[in-house]
Amino acid sequence: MDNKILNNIENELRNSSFDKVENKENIIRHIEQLKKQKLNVMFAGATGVGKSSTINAIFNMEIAKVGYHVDPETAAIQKYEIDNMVLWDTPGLGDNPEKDKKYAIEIANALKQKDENGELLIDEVVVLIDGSNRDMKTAYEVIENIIVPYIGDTKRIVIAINQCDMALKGRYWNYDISQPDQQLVSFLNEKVISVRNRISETTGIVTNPIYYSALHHYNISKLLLTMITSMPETKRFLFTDSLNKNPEIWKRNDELEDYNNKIQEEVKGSLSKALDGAAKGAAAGATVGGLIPVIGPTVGAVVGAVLGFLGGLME
Ligand SMILES: Nc1nc2c(ncn2[C@@H]2O[C@H](COP(=O)(O)OP(=O)(O)OP(=O)(O)O)[C@@H](O)[C@H]2O)c(=O)[nH]1
Ligand SMILES: [Mg+2]
Repeated sequence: MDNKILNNIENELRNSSFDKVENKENIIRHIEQLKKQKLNVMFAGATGVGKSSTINAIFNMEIAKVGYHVDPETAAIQKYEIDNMVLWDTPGLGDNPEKDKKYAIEIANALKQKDENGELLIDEVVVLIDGSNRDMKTAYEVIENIIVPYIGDTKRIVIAINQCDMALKGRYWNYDISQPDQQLVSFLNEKVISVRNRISETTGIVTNPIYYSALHHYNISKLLLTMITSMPETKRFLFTDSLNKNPEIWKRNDELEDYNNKIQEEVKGSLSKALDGAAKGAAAGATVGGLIPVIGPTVGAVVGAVLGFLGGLME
């Protein structure tokens, strides 16, 4: 199997007994269009909160380095392109008021950019908050003064509390198994509530903050699921090809939900919706309904195969 999700779907369609459907080639042409779509995600927060570490944990950065062309002298925001993903790694704020002003303008300008269809370019902003409490003020300033005023749709803000291992200065973090003890879990749950309350008091926006550790690879699947479900539905599957394929990253999460399984379900749902759009585009009046005998099992098999590294997914 090819490792790219849409190539897989295309191959399956080509090889299937799907010929009786006259629109096969036409649908495949529409899939080619889906391949060109981009998902733009920005990471913002205070200096040293872990933006770069988080990007490194979630995504396949070996590929990102290759296509990296931004001159750090002229642009403070670094952009990485990995398959369908465009990652915007913004400089940390809170170090120097002069630089903060310059960076804030750059971030605001990025948030105002439109794509060729006149839609806002940035699909999602992940705002990182320092779980070790060092600089909450900067994080709130970033949210209140830069992100909320300029982001088109506030549903696309993800609040991510990093360095959860350091929330109590390293106490109650179990270094042997890289997970928090119950005392730390209770503390972090209260922190989630206080962060949510603060943001809703000052901006009126209801968020659903989560905590994780980019360094110890804890709750990375939970973070990814939160990011995916804050994206437009038909674009959610576009994450798939760019993910870090090291199973170690995705192993340790709290057990409130089966995040890895839910990621797989989200990708299936999103891909089915996108293919439904492709079928409609291919033939007036056609829907994926007519294709379900072929597409349904194909989507399931392909998603299971390309996301196998998440572990424990295959039924
Ligand atoms: N203990 C702990 N340290 C972390 C975690 N995430 C990142 N760090 C450390 O924090 C430091 C800063 O991390 P970066 O990823 O460079 O942070 P950044 O937000 O990109 O920093 P700037 O780009 O300088 O604003 C590094 O030493 C990381 O190893 C975490 O979850 N736990
Ligand atoms: Mg950085």
